[in-house]
Amino acid sequence: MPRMMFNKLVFSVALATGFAAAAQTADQAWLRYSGYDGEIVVPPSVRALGQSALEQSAASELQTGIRRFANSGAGFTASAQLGETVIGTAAEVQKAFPELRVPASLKTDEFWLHWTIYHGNTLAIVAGGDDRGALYGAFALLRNVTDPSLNIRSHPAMPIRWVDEWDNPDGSIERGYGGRSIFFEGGNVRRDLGPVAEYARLLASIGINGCNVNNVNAAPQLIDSDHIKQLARIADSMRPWGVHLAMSVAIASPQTIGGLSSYDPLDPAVKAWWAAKVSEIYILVPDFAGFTVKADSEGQPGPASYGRTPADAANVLANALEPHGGVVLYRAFVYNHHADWHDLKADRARAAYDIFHPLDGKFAANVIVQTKEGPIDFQAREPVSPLFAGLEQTSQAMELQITQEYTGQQRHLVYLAPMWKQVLDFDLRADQKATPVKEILAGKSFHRPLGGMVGVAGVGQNGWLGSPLALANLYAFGRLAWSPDLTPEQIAKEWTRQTISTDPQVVATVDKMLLQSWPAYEHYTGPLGTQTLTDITGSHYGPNIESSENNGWGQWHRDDHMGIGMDRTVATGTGYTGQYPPEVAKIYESLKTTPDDLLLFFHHVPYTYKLHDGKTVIQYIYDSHYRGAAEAAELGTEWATVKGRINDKLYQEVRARLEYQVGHAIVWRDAIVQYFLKQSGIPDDQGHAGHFPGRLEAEDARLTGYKVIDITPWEDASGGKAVVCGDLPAIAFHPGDVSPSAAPVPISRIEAVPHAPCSAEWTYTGAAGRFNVAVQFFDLPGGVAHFTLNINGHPAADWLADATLPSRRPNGDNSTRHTARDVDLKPGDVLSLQGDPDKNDPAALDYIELTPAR
Ligand code: GCV
Repeated sequence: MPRMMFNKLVFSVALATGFAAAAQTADQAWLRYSGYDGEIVVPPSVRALGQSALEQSAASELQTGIRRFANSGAGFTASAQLGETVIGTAAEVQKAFPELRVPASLKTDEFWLHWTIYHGNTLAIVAGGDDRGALYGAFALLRNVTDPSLNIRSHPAMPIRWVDEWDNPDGSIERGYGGRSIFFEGGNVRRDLGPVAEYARLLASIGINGCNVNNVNAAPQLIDSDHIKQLARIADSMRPWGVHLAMSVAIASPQTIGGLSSYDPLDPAVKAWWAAKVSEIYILVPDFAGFTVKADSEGQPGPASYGRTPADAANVLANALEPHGGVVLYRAFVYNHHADWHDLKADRARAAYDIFHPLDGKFAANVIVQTKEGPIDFQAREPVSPLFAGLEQTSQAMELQITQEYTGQQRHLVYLAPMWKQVLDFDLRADQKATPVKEILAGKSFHRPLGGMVGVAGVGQNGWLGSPLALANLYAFGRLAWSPDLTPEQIAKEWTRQTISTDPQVVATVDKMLLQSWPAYEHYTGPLGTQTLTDITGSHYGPNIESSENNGWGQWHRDDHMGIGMDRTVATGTGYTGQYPPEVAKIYESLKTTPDDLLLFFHHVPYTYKLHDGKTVIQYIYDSHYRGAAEAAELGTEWATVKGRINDKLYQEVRARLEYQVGHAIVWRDAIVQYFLKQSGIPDDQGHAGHFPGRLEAEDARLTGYKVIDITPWEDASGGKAVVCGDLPAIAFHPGDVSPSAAPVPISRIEAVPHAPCSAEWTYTGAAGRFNVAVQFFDLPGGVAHFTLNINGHPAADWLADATLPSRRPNGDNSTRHTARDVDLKPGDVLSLQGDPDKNDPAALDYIELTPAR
């Protein structure tokens, strides 16, 4: 098939594949060591005082980093050239330099960076409370190579700083958007663990000390004797960087792989089985960090099968791990996913507190209850989980999602640090005292020995997270776990300078974009605390408002013709607000004091309800989605200003991604706005909703071969309809039938339907002028359709529908656009769009839209 290639092809391939690189290294993230501004004060002569692997890693990292800075043109100060950089534990440094006053009280993982003249020689000292502290210090020094007054002492705010990977033994990654697993393939640990060592290096640079490598929906066989040996290789690869292996385990393992008749945690045989299994692990992995447990959740077996509690289950594992120094991260993500939608008192948000609060004080000392930041599931905005204030005698960790499951799946730029920061700073007012979440996690508020943060990362072989700018989230997670007092602005700046450029204009632009991105996403997906109005039973990506309702998953927002929102008050609703300490409960209980951005999470209100500024809820919904889409467009405009100032490959890749995002934000905007216009029947006083100047619908065109279909959900297409060339592929399930965790049907199982090209034709009737012609089409997987836009029979643009987008059916997951710019049109001109289907991609088309070219 002849295919004309416009530059779009390059970009859409980039969108599908991300960074292509020969060997996967940490340098492809932020450890590039090429940006500097000023002279380097760190002496290039580097010496480790001790022999430990961590100190050797620290020394080699410093040597590599300093050499790279020098190779990229950085100069050294005269004293740096003559001096020495010395790395060691505080004790080693003190012994080597007896007259130096090294702080004696450095704790585990803490470091001290100090620049001094010692006996006439320049010394840059990196001293650690232990060798891992020294390693962290080396990375900190590399972030500060031009700081002439170096004197930094820093320790992590919390002991548990882990990433969780939801990798499956077959190499797939649940909710991963960065390619295949770096850990597993074909049921086993991968032979090449080079990327794992590089990942550990990346993690060490931001102070992460644990990595749980397998899905919390745990494959039991991963702890059989054969796999433990394999997993020991992963631990070996990460150890030189101070990152300890952790694993998710299935509570039913004693039965499924142990051959026992039960997995009842109180059964002595089950206890003995876990104790033996843990001992077996520690023989091969002596620094094993511990287990993460998902039980009685989304179909995972758990202690409830035997009438036992999460504490019963957690303690059995904890007792087995305790002699070896391991911990249990028991997830509070336990809820009934068959809740009764008709029951106005039912509320998934209540579940974690209802189940875990009564167990406070019953967990063993090495159990940490791991709670997602909000009570539902990583939505674009949720209130802070009340459970953080409800466990005063239990160590706690907060689980955040670095992988952007509900926040644009790395195709959308969404910098999450501002969201996380709001959560960390949120003062729950437990016992009428200041108890910000960050202090609870640090163990300060309730005097707990353990605690921390766990980030679900989902890194893969494709540029780690599949998208260059998404790496800012991984970076931010580590930095906040180390120091929750950092601001999102500071972190963005650090990351941009290391990753993209130190050019002040670039730094200012990229940081501005990062900081704008989460509010923009919230504005065009689900404002006022409605949660992300996405397809919650399927992809978790595009818009699908009703998918939240009428089912047991409990992500309800309860919209009808009159109003919207979940009444979670004590007075008239589910009583969820009563789970917060009284001062916070009082704020959320009242409509007047609930902040607008969480209004619909806590209250059911009529569409005409007035927000604090007097605007009605329905008008806010319309305005917010238009505003969000415009903000997405601004991201693209801002990025254009860094062209020529940064690496061009990076520039082009991000440009293509942002162009996609701008189009998908319009899909979101139109879906939500047309849905609520119909649902409420209330017109938009700004005149946007329901009015699309310049839009020509495919279903209104003169069609050859194309046939009109209804799109499901209807709001995902303009006017609810689209045209397809040939038949839609048969699919093996209805999206509403699958659980959020279900794997998609493999494309190979879907039958292809060949068809000749089709066309849609419109006659232009407006005034003569120059236009941009946006073609809104559905890019389905399992085929690469080809589109050609002709004006009066002459090709004006052509492109391939070759991006990788979710869903087998045309809907908001895969609705996307191609814009042909600067097209001259006069009355009577014929615009024709030819769609050439390919296998399972029927070249489906929604509309074209003409906007005057500037
Ligand atoms: C690993 C959500 C996700 C699931 C995930 C689950 C969890 O439901 O969609 O993929 O399962 O959360 O956190 O356990």
